[in-house]
Amino acid sequence: MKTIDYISLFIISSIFILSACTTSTKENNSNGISIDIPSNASVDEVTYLATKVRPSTQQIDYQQREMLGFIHFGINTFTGKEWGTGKEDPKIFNPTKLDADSWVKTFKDAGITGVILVAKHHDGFCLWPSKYTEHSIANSPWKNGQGDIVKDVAEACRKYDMKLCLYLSPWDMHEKTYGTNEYNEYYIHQMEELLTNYGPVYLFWFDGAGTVDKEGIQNVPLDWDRFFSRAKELQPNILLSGIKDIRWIGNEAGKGHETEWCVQGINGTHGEFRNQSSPLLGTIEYMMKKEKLVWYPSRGGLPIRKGWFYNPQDDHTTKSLQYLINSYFSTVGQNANLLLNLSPDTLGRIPQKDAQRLLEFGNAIKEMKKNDYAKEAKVTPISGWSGSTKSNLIVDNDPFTSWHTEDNVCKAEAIISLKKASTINVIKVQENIRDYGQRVKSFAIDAWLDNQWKEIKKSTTIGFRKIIHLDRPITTDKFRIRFLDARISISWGNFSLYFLPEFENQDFICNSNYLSQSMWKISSNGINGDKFGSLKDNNPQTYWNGKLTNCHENAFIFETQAQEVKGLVYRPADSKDCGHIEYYTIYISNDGVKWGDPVAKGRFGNIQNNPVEQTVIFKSKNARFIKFVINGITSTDGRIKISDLMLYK
Ligand code: FUL
Repeated sequence: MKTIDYISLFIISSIFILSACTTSTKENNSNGISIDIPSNASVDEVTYLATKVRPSTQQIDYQQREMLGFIHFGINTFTGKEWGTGKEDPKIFNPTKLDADSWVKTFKDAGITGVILVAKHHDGFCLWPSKYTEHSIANSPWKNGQGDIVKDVAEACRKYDMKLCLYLSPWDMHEKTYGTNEYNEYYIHQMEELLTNYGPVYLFWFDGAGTVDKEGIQNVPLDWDRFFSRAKELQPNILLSGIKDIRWIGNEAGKGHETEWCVQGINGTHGEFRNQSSPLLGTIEYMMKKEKLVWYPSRGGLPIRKGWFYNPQDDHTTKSLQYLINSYFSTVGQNANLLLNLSPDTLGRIPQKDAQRLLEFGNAIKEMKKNDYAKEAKVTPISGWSGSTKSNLIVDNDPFTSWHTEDNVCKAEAIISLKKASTINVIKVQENIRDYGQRVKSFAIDAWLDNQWKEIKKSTTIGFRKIIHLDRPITTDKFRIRFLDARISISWGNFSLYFLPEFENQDFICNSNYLSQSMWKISSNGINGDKFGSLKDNNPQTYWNGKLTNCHENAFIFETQAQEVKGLVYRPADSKDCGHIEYYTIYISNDGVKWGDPVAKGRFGNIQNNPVEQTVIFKSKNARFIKFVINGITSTDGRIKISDLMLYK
């Protein structure tokens, strides 16, 4: 008996010591591992704990998918707005040729494995006949109010074996309880409808827009914890995108970050909507100030046109193949996911050019992946590694079979010898995040060229995936990888090599008809700032900086000799980190003194997150003066940065 006791005591304590001291044990927990940060934890302790965080099974599945499709379609499609008002009449919604099957199939054909449908955007209009509101397709002429787009998309997803994902905007401009506690009931009821009537939902999208103020502080009593737990009760495997399982990458231009940590620090039970583009995110320094370490990978959305919703004015803005490919490497290639959006038109059909572009892009990526030139390579350890260093653990395109180093060994090298010299321009490196979390802080890749090692790329984090697209192809039969620094130790899961042909770079050519600069002058009222040269020059690379002086009217005044002006073009600075014009009113006048009623008034919806060119159409015949009054901006300090202002003829 005694002997057995001693033996079991030895085994138990060995297991304890092993799991406390080594990071190379496999963790298997489908919910992932999150860790509370003890108060006063040191830098070393937080670093160590960060290596213990693991993704859930669903998060791994999501990261493996690389991309998801997005569909923005709703009342905004019929008004040409990015953000509605909640006051639209459901009667304007009548997409007579709607074909949800072809929406889903387009993504499928492009190699994308799931679709996020915006079931309700910020205007509150529901694409399914919700029992809880009148503001839905049930009150539209489409199919005499008998239609259900969520159902149609869910059926198409089943047919094409695609993951169904649903976006239910927490911000609801129509619902009168929005802004009160009562709204939580309303939101939960709608969520219940979506999560019980349409089969399995892979991901649920909680958007942050409208729920936070300019400082990023939540300004409405939304009960996030209740939303999250109810969603998981109804569908235990669901991924919650927003501030829970997946976070925003910080822009809507399909741009990722070279340093991208999946391990993040949060306070309380969830992350936050702001600061998602801070370079500090995921650093130990940043996490030291937080309460908990969680696995929290990012996603970068990208509308294939200028905005998320269809607008005939944007028909010329379909992104070039090169733009989409660059976004792929910038997001998917930098440890994030890419969410590509298609915008069906007022008939309910995806514009042909957009569908075509998506397919071209999808095919380019599919073709690229067909041939992994590292597949049968021999991988030789040079320094740092311990345990098994079989080649096939690295070149099997499976990141969950891996090499690793002992704790406190944060440098390691290996040589990858190909069977024969190959021409490549894409290199994929992966860590084994499932079993070791994310650790690598920097690494370099050398190629054997002209009888010597030449460094072809040095970079920072890897995480689930780093895909490097070289500026030009190289031909060689030998590569060397040098892991330069890591948190505690290194895991290396995969190395692949591909070739991607070059594509013609024809980024969208703006066919807008601008009035030549010599035909107009500009002045301002209540706005201080730079000289107007860079504001007038129709050059997106130059910026004008200014500040509103808070007087009773802040406005730009155009004086023109043109007989007719059809509109105004406002090109905001291409940055999320500066102020943009959000609310405006436009007046015209013959003498610059009497202005009369506005000829246009509105909001540049979503300008903070997607600062793209805005056009306001109005009628102005023989008016010499046009006044563009700024009624509200996105910054709190009155500063604005503008790329260009132009008149449209
Ligand atoms: C944002 C929204 O405000 C946009 O309209 C769009 O839906 C985008 C995907 O998310 O927060």
